[in-house]
Amino acid sequence: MTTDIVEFKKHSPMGDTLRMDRMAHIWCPGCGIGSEVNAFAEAVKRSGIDPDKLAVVSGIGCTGRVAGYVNFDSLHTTHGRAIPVATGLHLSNPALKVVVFSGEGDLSGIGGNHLIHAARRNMDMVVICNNNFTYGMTGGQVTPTTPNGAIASTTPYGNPEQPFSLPFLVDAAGATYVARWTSVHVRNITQAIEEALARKGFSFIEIISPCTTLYLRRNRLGDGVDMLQYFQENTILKHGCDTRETNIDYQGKIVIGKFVDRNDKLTYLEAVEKCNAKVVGDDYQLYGETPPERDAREKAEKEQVTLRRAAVLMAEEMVAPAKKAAPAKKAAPAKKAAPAKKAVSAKKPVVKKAAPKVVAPKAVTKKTRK
Ligand SMILES: Cc1ncc(C[n+]2csc(CCOP(=O)(O)OP(=O)(O)O)c2C)c(N)n1
Ligand code: SF4
Ligand SMILES: [Mg+2]
Repeated sequence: MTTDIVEFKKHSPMGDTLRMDRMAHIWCPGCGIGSEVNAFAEAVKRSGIDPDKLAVVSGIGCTGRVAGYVNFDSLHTTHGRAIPVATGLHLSNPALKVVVFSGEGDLSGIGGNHLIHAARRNMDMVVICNNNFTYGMTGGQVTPTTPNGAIASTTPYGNPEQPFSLPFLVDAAGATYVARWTSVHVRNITQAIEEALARKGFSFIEIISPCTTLYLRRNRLGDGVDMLQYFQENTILKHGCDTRETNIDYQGKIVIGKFVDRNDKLTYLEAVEKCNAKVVGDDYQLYGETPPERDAREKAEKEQVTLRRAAVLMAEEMVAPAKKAAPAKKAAPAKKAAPAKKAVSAKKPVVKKAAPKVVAPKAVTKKTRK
């Protein structure tokens, strides 16, 4: 068994993007962070970005552990300080693509000030925020996004506060790309991260994924499977939606989609360059390059990324027919393996029995919109 695991880790298809030597990870069964990390790894692969030019920064928390599992240069920083560290990385080496991957408590609670100013400055970075409605790692306290009325360890009679809508917050602060998905929307997350990696400026992707262990259990909302089912039935796709309409009520509908994608604003470094070039004139150099030199280098880098991306997509297409053929071959053993499948489905009624918890008496009352 141990040898099997060692062999699996050695030959895992995720070995290029995830640190298989660090597996098994710490996340609970049913927690959405694992799917999000997988989607992120897939997006990086498909984006064509040179992994050596990518840096991942996390704060502290369950989501903050992401930095330790990715096979890229990464920094696990202090609580609430992922964005300033990422800003420093970006400013010291603008050729790096900097991604912040952290929890909503980290980014909008203790780190909230950094979040709004990075958005205001249109700082060139991608921020992926796992919003699990709680401080997961420290035992399930209320956070700035816990829905009103929800129970947390610090709000045993229900949260009396009104939460932030993070898309609205960062949009109002000046972010130029804002999207929200849930952990069931893995393909959309991958696509959103790919888009964000390909653009300049401050990109913010919120992923709703309530903490199964502390938020769902404490609010009697079932388990991870119930959560996915809830997302399928209660999300409303609204691309371009006014972010003022993206509030999340307790057990209410969740608006998802790409809300903001604009390129009418200079990034922080472009603004600095423009301002200084006006004073210094044509000789002005930022990071040892004149603006035309910088443009030429960026154009060449973009071409390389496009080529690498095309190669990845072509390789995927070549694998696809083989994969399509595979199920035909596997069809026979699958039938033989039917008892095993039954064993799994035999568990389903247990899960379904838990489903009514989603509409537990407290949950359904006036706050549940149908
Ligand atoms: C300065 C500081 N304050 C508080 C903590 C304790 N702490 C560690 S993780 C955490 C909560 C993290 O919550 P969130 O960012 O939402 O991440 P999650 O665990 O939910 O993924 C807190 C309060 C800390 N490590 N450092
Ligand atoms: S405590 Fe919550 S957020 Fe943390 S790993 Fe477990 S389910 Fe995920
Ligand atoms: Mg959290």
